[in-house]
Formats: sequence, structure tokens, C-alpha cells
Amino acid sequence: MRMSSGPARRFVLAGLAAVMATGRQARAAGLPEVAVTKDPNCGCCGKWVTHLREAGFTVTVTEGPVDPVKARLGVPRDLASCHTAQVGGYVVEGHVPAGAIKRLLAEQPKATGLAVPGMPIGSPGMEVDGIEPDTYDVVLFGPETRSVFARYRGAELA
Ligand SMILES: [Cu+2]
Repeated sequence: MRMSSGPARRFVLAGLAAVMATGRQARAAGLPEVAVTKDPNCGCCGKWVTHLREAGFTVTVTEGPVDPVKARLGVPRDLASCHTAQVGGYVVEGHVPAGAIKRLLAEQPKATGLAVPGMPIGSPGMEVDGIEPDTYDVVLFGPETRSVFARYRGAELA
């Protein structure tokens, strides 16, 4: 017991240091926090949160009904997906790749936010083993405007 406590403790401390370093990197990169609202039973939503964290974002998750949040934040019905997020004054609807969010934050276009309508197969959090990823648009939307911000195939730019 005594002999193993030393190395075990070092391992835990190394883990803590790694977590703290990751936090510092996220702040150094100037990434604002992402606030996600999702249904507690939504598995793909949780996988998308993991995708964002792996990309360096700090993410807070609120579990509850998503439709009132979409309505309040101005997500058009036909652009709706499963989860809804807010980051840096923008709305992010659905399985938007982290790279597109970073570009949004860097470019600061005049818009409500980004949406990936529906749930395309292969988008971050929607990977399905053995099924070819879809090609899909990341839509930049405002109250009266829409444009294709990026086109992806799976997790990669198409
Ligand atoms: Cu989903």
C-alpha cells in the first residue's frame, strides 16, 4: 500500500496539471465559454459537447426543454436541430463543427449565429460506425438573412 501510494499520487497530480494546462490554453486562445441547452436524454448532444471540449472550448450544459430556448434566441424552425448553444453573443444550433465556431468568433459577422439543421450523419457527435458521412451546409443566419458559411463532409471541410 505504502509503496504504491507515491506513484499513484504523482499520477493524479500529473493529471491535474494536464487539466489546468488545457484550461490555460483555452483562455490563452481567447475562446469564450459555450453555454449549451440540451435534453437530458440526448446522446448525440452530449457527444457534440465532448467535441467542443476536445477543441479547447469551456462548455456549460443546461438540461431541459430546448424548444423555448430556440424560440427565445430566434432559431428559425426550419434550421432547428437537437441542442442549442450560445457563445460570444452568437447562437449555435445543432451539430456545428468547432472549427466553424472558431471562424465565426474570429470573423464576427453580423448575424444571429450558425446552424446545422437536422442531424447530418458524420457531423461532430453524429458519427455512425460503418456509415459514410453526409455532406452538409453550416448556415449563417439572421432574422432575415441566410447564407452558406461553410460546407463540411463529416468533420472535415468539404
Ligand atoms: Cu443531435
